Amino acid sequence: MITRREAIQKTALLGAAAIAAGSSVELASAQTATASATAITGPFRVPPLPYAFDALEPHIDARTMEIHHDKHHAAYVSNVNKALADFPDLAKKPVEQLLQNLDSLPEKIRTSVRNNGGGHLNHSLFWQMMKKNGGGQPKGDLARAIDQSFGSFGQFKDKFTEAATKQFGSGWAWLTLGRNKELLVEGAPNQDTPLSAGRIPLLGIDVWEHAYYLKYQNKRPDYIAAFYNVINWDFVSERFQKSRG
Ligand code: MN3
Repeated sequence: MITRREAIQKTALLGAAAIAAGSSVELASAQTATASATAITGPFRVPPLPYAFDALEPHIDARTMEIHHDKHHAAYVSNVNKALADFPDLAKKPVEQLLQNLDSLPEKIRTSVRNNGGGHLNHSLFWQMMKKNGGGQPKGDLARAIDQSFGSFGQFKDKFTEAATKQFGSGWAWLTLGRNKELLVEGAPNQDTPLSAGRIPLLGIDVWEHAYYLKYQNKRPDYIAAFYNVINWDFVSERFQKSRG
């Protein structure tokens, strides 16, 4: 289990790495993200973005990334920390563990952990699932598993696009690893994570309007099409390898 101090050190390290790797523009963005992240009290922290706000332009605009990370993600973290304030033993657990055992949580905080803890986990993954100059197709074992499960990368893409497009209202579409190590595409409402149903999220797209409205307005399909240009398949592949065991 990661202690609070280790988590802070890890966050600091990630921030330092992002700053070391970045230009002066990226440096300013990374510092802003870090400053925002450190303003929150409680067990959880907003991890710094692993790239500058404008790194995903023109596919996802800088202003959306800034508000999404610094305001929306920060709010989920602040709210889950508030919910856990009276439950110090639960506050020590990783958010994944809380979300995998929602039924065992006190009823008083169950919904808040589901929504806000879920929001924290989903967004922490989402930032890493994208990168500058991302896109293309997965390689190696994940590519083969996608072919086996869906027929081809194109057929996977159609299925994932459909799940993201048809998710009614706010939610996510996910590529997950099921209990029998099978690949699945699924939609999920709100901030529900597949982890709560025993499946491991490998790739996700946030289809809440806050993820795309500034640039794409009501054109969710255009945002979904653009998302394929920023996917960090190396990160997704690594999760697949680790999760498959
Ligand atoms: Mn979001």
